[in-house]
This record gives sequence, structure tokens and C-alpha cells, in this order.
Amino acid sequence: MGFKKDFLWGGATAANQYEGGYLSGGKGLSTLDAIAGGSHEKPRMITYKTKEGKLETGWSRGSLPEGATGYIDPELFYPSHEATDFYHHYKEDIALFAKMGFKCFRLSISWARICPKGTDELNEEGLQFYDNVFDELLKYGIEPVVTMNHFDTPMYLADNYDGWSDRKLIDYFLFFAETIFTRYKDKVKYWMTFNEINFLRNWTTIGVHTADDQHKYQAAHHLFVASAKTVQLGHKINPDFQIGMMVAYIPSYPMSCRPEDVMESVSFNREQEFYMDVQVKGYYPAQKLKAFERTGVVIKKEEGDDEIIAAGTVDYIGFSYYMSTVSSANPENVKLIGGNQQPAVKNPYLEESAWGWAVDPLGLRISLCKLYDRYNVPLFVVENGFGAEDKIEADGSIIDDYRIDYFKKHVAAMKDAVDLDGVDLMGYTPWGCIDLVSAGTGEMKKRYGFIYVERYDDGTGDFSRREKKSFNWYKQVIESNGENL
Ligand code: P53
Repeated sequence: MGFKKDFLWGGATAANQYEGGYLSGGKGLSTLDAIAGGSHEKPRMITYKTKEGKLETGWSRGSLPEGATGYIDPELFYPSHEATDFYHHYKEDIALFAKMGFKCFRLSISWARICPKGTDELNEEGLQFYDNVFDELLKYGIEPVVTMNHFDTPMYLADNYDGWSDRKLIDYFLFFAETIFTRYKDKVKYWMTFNEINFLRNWTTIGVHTADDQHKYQAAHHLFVASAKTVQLGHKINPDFQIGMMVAYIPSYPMSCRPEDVMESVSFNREQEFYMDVQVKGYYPAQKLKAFERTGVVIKKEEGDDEIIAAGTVDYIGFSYYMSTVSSANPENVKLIGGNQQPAVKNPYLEESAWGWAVDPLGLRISLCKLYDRYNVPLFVVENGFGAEDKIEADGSIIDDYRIDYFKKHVAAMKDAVDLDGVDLMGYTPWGCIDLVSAGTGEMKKRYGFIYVERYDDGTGDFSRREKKSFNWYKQVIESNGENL
């Protein structure tokens, strides 16, 4: 009973939110480097140069004019540039992870650190950086779990190819994949292709200028082909590789048992299932093909693409789980929330974080059941956590009982899914195990870590690290393999 013996307890991060060193060691620019900070109330903005050379700003989830290129304004603060400086603190941080007893650590490789333009030019210094990181992890027996691409597209590919809407990116990505697979084949066993593939739709994340369905799904097709080829290539390079996909999973409940509400919720869930269907089952589901027909989306495929997708299915599903949502057929129930004005329906049975995310531990068990029943492959909870403002007490301590409470309930829910539902669960890597920049708002204020980093939204802070109360709590959870919560 309980979690398996070799359960992968750890924590998760991403290069653009954690690493910093945005121009150090030969790294090229990535799209995320041109996105300024925002807040719960204020959306993040892209700074760009138009074809005519005018400097403009635009919504980070919107479209850019044709020919616009990413631009960094020296007067502005961009949180990714230094982030929380893993680049210079990796030894110290990994020692802290080891102290918590981590069995694994999830990080992403910055594509532009390996291939500064995203093309076939290599940066040896970047490759060496990750060698150092992996060696440091392995020294403590910590298994690296690598996201090959977490939201950051090399800016050169966005500026010159319109990002992933151009099929050429498949070849460039495969070159990057082959490089890192070959280089790290004896150091890394667990891989994931694209982070939250269902959230990739604009310049910020995949370098496409037009954020509409046609561009989003054409890019998704290229991502699917790239991922499938990557899986096949990886298995050839090292048959022991475990290569997963990664989806942002936000299960939706119907607002009521009224069939119209239920249908609304089916449609919401299907959008996420689409990405898993393609990458786990190996084909486009009928519901999506019909939706394309209805909405006039035409996917340009090349001969052989369907076969590639069928042959390159993933070994496991990695997913992020923070919250559930609600679907309603009545538009008056839908409110726009947050700096990015996401449509949402409030669940009257659940509490929310200060950023409006509904806390729903049972929703995690429900998700594990649904995904395991539907796909029957191992599952890996690669992100989960509670973004909150932390306070340093007069004695220097940080008493984050709210975070401990959140994790306690979510680990218990996973345990039920394993013990009561028979789900094959590989591991658990809470998000932002050390404080890092929020993806949604660009804030430091929205913290997730067991480890506090002195870095603030006005760019101050000396990056010093300290353990929060949750640090020792999580240590004891790992020590007891999830028995002592
Ligand atoms: P932040 C929204 C909803 C669910 C997951 O998010 C999301 C987002 C993006 O805002 O993204 C993942 O930092 C993502 C991470 C991100 C984390 O969730 O907005 O994979 O990069 O930091 C938490 O609070």
C-alpha cells in the first residue's frame, strides 16, 4: 500500500522563470526575455519593434503585427533576465534539494542556451552548464527530469519564421533534441517534450505572430510531429529513456446537472483531452476534426505525418494540476478574472487563492482517475502548488502553514488515487520548489517555494536563500514516502 518504493519525490522549475543569466555564457534571446512583469490586475506586455522600426508594446497573449520583432527596452524590468538566478546558485540550490531528500528534480533546458538562434549553431558553454547541473544532481543521487521546452522559443525563430507556425521548426527542434539526447544520454532518463502543450498559442510561447485558432492548431500540428519524432529518436538513442508529454490539466465540473451545463463541461475537458489523445493514442480525435470543419480551421499536413504521430506516442503523461474549474451554459455566470482576463465560473464549494485559483484536492484524485481510466499509461504530477505572498517574521522565519495545508491535502488525494483507485503514479514534483517568477503575472510576490529567495518585483533583493516552514514538512513527507503528512 502507499506510494511505490521508487516514487519520484522532487520539485519543478523552468529555465525562463528560474535560471536567469539571460545573456550569460553565450545564450541567445528567447521570446520570454521580451515580456515585462505584470500582476494579478495588470497583464504582462511584450515589447517589440514594428517592421517600420517603431517601438511598441502589446498584450503577451495577443497578436503582434506582421514582421514585428522582439525588442528589449533598457529602461524596463524583465523578470526572466535574472529570475532567481539558478545560473549562479545551482550548487547551493541542489544542496538544499538534497537536504529535503529530493529523489528527482524537474528543470527545463533553455533551447536558446544550447542553440542561441534555435538553428543548427551550437553553444558549447550552454551544453557545459547543464552538464554541471546534472553532475551536481547525480552527486546526490537526484534524478534529473528534463522538460525539453518550457514556453521559451528562441527569439530568432519567432522573428524570422513566425515561430511554430512554420514547419521548418520541426527540423530545428529535432536538431536540438538530438544534441541534448546524445550529450546527456547517460545522465538523464526522464524527459518531457513540450510544457503545457495545450497552452501554447501566441508569440510569447511559440513565436507565432497571430494568436488565432488557425495559427494555434497549425503550430500544434508541428509540435505533435516534432514531439513524435523526438520520442522515436530518443528511444533509438537510449531505449531506457522515459519520454512523456505535458499538459495543463484543469478539470471542469458542470455548474449543475442540467444537460446543457454538462455538455459545456464536456467541451471544456475535450480541449485538454485533444492534446493527450494525439500524443498518447496517436491520432486526432473525431471530435476535434469535426470542430475544425465547423470553425474553418484547415491543418496543412505532409504525407506521412499521421504515421509519425501514430509511431511516436509517449511513455507517460506529465501534467500540472493546480485547480479545477466550472462550466456553465449561462453566460451571466461567467466572470473575467485576473490580469489576463480569463473567463471563469466560481465554484461555491471551494476556496480560492489570492490569485483566484480554486483549491480542490479531491479534484486531483478525480483527475488521476479520469486520466488513468482514459489513457492507461503511467501518470506523473509534474506541477502542483499554492502561489501565495509570504512574510518574513521578525526572527527571520517564514511560517507558510497555508502552503503545508494545501500540499497535505493534495498528497493525501494522490495517495487515495494510488491505494483506492489503482492509478500508476510515477512521482510528484511540486511547482516552484524554490521561489521563482510567476509565468502568468511575472511577479515574484506569487511564491510557491519551500525555499524563499530574496528577490522582489522592483528588482531589488540579493538572491539569498532561506528555508520556509514547509521545507521541513516536505522533507518528512519524502522521508516517510508520503506516510507522514
Ligand atoms: P503561475 C495557468 C494555469 C495553470 C498552469 O503558474 C499554468 C498557468 C500559467 O499562468 O502554468 C503552469 O506562475 C506553468 C508554469 C507556471 C505554473 O503553472 O502563473 O507550467 O510555468 O509557473 C504556475 O502562478
